[in-house]
Amino acid sequence: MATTPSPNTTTTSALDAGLIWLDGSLVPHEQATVSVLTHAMHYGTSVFEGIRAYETERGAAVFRLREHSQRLLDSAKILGMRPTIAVEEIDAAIVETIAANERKSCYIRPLLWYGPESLGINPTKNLLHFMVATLPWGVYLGEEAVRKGAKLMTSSWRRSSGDILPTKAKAGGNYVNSVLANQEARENGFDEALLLDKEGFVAEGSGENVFFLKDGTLYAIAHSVNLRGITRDTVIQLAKDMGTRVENTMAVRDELYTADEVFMVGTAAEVTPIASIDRRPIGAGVAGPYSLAMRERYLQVTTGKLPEYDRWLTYVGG
Ligand code: PPE
Repeated sequence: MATTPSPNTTTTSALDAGLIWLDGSLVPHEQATVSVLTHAMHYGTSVFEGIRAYETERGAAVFRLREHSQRLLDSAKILGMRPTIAVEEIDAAIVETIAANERKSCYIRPLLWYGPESLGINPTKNLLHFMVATLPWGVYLGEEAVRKGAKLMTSSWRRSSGDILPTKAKAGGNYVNSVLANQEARENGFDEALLLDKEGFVAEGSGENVFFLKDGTLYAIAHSVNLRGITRDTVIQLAKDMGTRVENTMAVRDELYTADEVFMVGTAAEVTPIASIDRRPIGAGVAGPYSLAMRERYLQVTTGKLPEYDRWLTYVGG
């Protein structure tokens, strides 16, 4: 059942999913199926997480597992779901699924969703299900985007405001916004989309938080509509520990155009340098040195090479 993840996979294949945790047991992915009347499929009523496990000297280790499991439950609460699963049980299911698939490293996708018991918007009769999949997933925007810096496009799709969709929840339905923005960027020859809010303030990428560096200060884009990124939090702590001055800020897009460096962060994207936005070069128009150094540092932390950050790792083998 074990598959060896290729470090170059920019896309995933369900065929690599192996054993999936489904409502309390591990089943082969072909058998982990749901009804076409699944409420979540019709209305986007699911909440999910994206987590990574990295190969370390002590075997696979999950990065900031508890924070992700807790955010999954927070997302469920925002949607008014009533999961009976405890945060410790989510942690345990994730660790067990990684171990069963003998993953050295992987991307982890837990999902809570409403089942097929009743059609119609009101989900009160629908049962809540829980699954965990583990997949090989390499560099999110591709090796080249990391080496040369990714090309960003300001999306014509705006980030939903918090009174339209609950943007702090990683809810399935919210991600139609991200899919549209990412699709538009890719179809126009860019690597990723940058989403603004209705007023033109920078929000985030389709699946990443944004940072920029100007005159030696690192600015972390802060916007109430953004997901409270766990990678963002990690990078802020790493930057401070590296002696960088860090400020949370709102910004308009021209502040990014004129930054010395821009990079995006997320569990899947890790730390991805940005070379250009709307065809305007950022700094020298290449992956910037600070961004690359931060990427390197992040990967050292996640792969257990820096003992002072060991508290963020959950070793699958105990
Ligand atoms: N904003 C959005 C909208 C988002 O989806 C993510 C994660 C982040 C910020 C960064 O959050 P964090 O992972 O906690 O640092 N996006 C996930 C989904 C990517 C996908 O293609 O699916 C992820 O990175 O796992």
